[in-house]
Amino acid sequence: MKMLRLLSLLLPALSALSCAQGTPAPYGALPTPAQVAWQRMEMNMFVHFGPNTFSGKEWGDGTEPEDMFHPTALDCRQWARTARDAGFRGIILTAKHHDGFCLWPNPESAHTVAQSRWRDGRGDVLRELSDACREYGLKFGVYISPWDRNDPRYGSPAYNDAFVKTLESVLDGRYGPVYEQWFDGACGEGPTGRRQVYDWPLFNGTVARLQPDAVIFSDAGPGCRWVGNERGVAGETSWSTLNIEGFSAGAGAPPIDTLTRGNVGGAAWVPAETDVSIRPGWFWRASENDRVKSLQHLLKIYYESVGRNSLLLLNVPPDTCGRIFATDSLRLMELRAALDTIFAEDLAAGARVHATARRGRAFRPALLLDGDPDTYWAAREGDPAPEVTLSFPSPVTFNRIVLQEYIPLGQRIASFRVEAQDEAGEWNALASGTTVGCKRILLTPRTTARALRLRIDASLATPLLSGLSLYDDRIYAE
Ligand code: FUL
Repeated sequence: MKMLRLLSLLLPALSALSCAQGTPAPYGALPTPAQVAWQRMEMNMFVHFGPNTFSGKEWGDGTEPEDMFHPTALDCRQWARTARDAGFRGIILTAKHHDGFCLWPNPESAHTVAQSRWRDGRGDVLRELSDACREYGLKFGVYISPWDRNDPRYGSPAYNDAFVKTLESVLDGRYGPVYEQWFDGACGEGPTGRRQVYDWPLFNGTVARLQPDAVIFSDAGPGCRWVGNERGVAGETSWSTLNIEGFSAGAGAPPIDTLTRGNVGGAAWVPAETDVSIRPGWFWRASENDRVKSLQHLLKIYYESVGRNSLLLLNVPPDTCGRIFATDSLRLMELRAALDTIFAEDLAAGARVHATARRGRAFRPALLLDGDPDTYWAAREGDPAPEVTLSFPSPVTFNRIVLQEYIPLGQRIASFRVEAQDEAGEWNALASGTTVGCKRILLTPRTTARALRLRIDASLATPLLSGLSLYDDRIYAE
């Protein structure tokens, strides 16, 4: 009798250990394949360029003569080469900023490069940049401001239709695929003193119709969201899910702290994009040539954006020649070299991996270490506190822990802890956090460990992790 009771207790546990469970079901809001590809780009370059580059203003008022735009040696290939060498995967250009000036010959506007003397009115920055992006293997994106301080139709329904034609003249394929459409929510007065009531469904629908794979940025998505500040800081808690129903870009946006953190279990997949400039301003000006952010500052931004489940969009504004200024480009090369050094060697490689309960070979814990974001360790369904332990053949010394969730099936982890076993065999708490998402980088004190244990204390659904790696950063000093 006793034996039978023991068996009945043990059997479910034994079968839980040995039986394979199937592929985990998706949970909650899911990214589209384009959003997954977008987030895996990690770092892209923002380029603010236009009449403001020449006037020294941050916001032109729309009265600037077209001839104000006169780059003396425009070289979009230099931008693309710099971006590629810095490790960016794409470039987003301010095709039209709030002053209304179009960097391409927009037939819908009388305030464009075609009305300027630059290249005898035959220049087209979008053409040159999209070609250069293709040449250097980068994706091409555009910022097109709905706020227009030049267009006399601004402030009337006719403007919305004109804006759609403007979008069409960029997105209809003449410049190739556009990976991201950046919509600024700003809605100030136009030349007649009126404000526009933007038709967001019409604008978003136009982008979706012409470039179905473009991720649409705005304060409220739908493709990705503003992170809520321009300092380069994503939330320590950073959900890619957001409730956007009833919200719109600009004044109708969700509250700032919601933009920063997202909504746990939010209804739509709208990950945070962290936009920040390498200089104090968005546009180049000579007076800021000695205020380019330091390497340490850029590393901090990297850890607090890419390392917090966000994409980093770093603005690097070209100068009046039409080239990226030497200080900025050297700083980018320092950043690349630093990141390459920091992340050169994954110290977790070669560890033995053990999880509390297995789910079957296809989801075995060793997949955490294979460097492939599309294979993952899945905990067992119903395991209340899944745990994975890495045992190292010999002690390793590290101060960065990189965790990656398998996001195509939804963002899940809500609370976790990491402990390290020291050389004397003692387990010590090392780090803890809330969300993980596509990539979470934990900065810890430099630690030497025989083993490392990750415990997932709370998760919206069975956790799925595609990566766990360790690095020793000897460059960034917190
Ligand atoms: C803001 C704009 O008003 C700034 O000029 C800049 O373009 C920034 C990226 O977005 O809303």
